[in-house]
Amino acid sequence: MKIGITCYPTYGGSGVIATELGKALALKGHQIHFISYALPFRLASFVENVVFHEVEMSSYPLFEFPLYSLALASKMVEVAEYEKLDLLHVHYAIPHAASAFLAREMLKEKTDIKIITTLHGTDITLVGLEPSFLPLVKFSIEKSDGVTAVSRFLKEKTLTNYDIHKDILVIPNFVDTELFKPNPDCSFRKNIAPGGEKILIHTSNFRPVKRVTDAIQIFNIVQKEVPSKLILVGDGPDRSECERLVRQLNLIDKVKFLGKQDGLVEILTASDVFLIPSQSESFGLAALEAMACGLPVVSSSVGGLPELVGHNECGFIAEIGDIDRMAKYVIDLLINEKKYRIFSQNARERAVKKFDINKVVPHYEDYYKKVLDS
Ligand code: GMT
Repeated sequence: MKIGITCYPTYGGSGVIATELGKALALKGHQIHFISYALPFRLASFVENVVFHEVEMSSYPLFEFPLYSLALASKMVEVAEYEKLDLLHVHYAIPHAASAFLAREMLKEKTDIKIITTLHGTDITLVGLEPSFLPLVKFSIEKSDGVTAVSRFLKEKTLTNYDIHKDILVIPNFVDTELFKPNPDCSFRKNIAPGGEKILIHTSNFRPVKRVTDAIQIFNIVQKEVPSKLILVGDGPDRSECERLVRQLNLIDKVKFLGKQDGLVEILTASDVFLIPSQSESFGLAALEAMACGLPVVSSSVGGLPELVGHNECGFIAEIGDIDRMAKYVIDLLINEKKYRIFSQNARERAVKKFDINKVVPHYEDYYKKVLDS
């Protein structure tokens, strides 16, 4: 198949899933065309059957706001015509699904291109609900030829919040479990915890929805009971507040901010427990990557996290903001070696059995075929 993929190219789960999906499909012989304003960050090296098309933006004094959605639609038309695309698969509804709709309308006389929209999270649960976007999100979902959501939670939210009467297929996030796998000899561990301390880890884009300060508060309780360190990976608007909290709690020597990092596998495999206390999380790709590396997860009980984590099996879930309970769960795991080992194995097994890239990508392929045949 010849597939156009549009996503946000910067750091973020939807961009990771879109790019890894494109690469996996290209490996299977499909022709993949990424259409976006920048090269997706996971596409740094050459991949056979993958082409990148940059959406160029021109500025003009009359345009006070950049007209990206329109430039994207024009680029989609150009690529679809020139490369004879079968379908456009857009990730994150705003504005990609609307641009794809426009492109399909423009191409109507010439070709019957199909649109598949994958809903990822805040496009539905947060931004999409704003009055300035809601009608457009509803419209572009209804007009897509196929819609997928990354969890049952997100599917239900979409159907009820937007009053949509359309079939939405749930295809979960996935991970390459050959890449994300435990490594007991990881040298980075000694660097972070030279005294043999346990290591807690959180990775995110440091937006309010991630409640990174909760991760720090949880750690503050844990480190009083178990010698431990906290690694924070990522960057974003809440980072300064987090650094302030760490100073205020006198934890500077025990909390390490690593900023944005590419070598996530090495950092994860050096760690013991993954924290994800989010306010909202439609799936939780970061937690899945940690599970694949054998890390039990302690999370809030929101969104798609209960579908992923498996309470009391691969980790624990607690109410949003229940820092004490989450800390208790972490301590329980860290002081019970046998329990920890079982949870760690369960986490890895669940990632391999249910969310491995080779198991999930065929669901997208089958769905493409179904939509193209309809
Ligand atoms: O919705 C967002 O906040 C952005 C999006 C992204 O681009 O990172 O994240 C969402 O998509 C991921 C991939 O499907 C999911 O694993 C994340 O749970 C989801 N984030 C939220 O729901 C907050």
